[in-house]
Amino acid sequence: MSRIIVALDRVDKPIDWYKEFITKTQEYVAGYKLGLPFLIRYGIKGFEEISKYINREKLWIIDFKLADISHIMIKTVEPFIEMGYNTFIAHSFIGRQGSLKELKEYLTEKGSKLVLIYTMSHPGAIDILDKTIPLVEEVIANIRPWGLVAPATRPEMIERAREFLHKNMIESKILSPGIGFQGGKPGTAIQYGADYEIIGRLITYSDDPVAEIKEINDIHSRVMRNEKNR
Ligand code: BMP
Repeated sequence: MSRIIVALDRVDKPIDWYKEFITKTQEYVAGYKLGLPFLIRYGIKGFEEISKYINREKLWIIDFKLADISHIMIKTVEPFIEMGYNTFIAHSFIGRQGSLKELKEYLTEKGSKLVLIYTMSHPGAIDILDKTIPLVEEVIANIRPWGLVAPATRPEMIERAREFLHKNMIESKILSPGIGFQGGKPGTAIQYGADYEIIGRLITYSDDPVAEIKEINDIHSRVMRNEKNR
């Protein structure tokens, strides 16, 4: 089982590049993440084109980092659910009532997954997001999302998220960005307790993405073996 989620953020290629990329890589990854750069460059038609490749066993993540009232968030995710995308990322700081509570209920009813931000990978996350963690944890304990985003650039935050989940008997997965171009080494997030590493440019700008993915899968297998032998 692969633990790689590829962030598809390239906007300098025609849509056919994406189709070829997904065809070549899909058997070696856990899923893909598409966000605002893709929307702005290829429009809803681009998402429709990519949706032809969707298979239910993989994570097909829409990452608009939603932060709004429930009505707007539900209207935003609806067309993507109809296309087959199955996982959606939202911020935690917007709170429950009138917002995440209804979004979670809606996604659950549709058989889709909610992923909430624990804290982020950029240095500025220290200024505000890290300081909100106790409050964010309250929201997470209540919403019980399918997954959390925690940064590979500051793996101690992954440990903190893992400990919090364990203590509260919450089964959320941890998805960790920040590998490669942002400084994290492949395998680090898994070692610190993440379930998946979200990796963009290290893979999408590689001359041989399949080889890069296979190499990272090998690193992940080694890390998992070492964890088991501890
Ligand atoms: P890259 O591996 O090229 O740095 O891309 C990272 C991806 O993860 C981007 O799609 C970005 O939006 C996302 N991401 C992040 O980098 N840090 C976060 O804290 C949360 C994210 O979703």
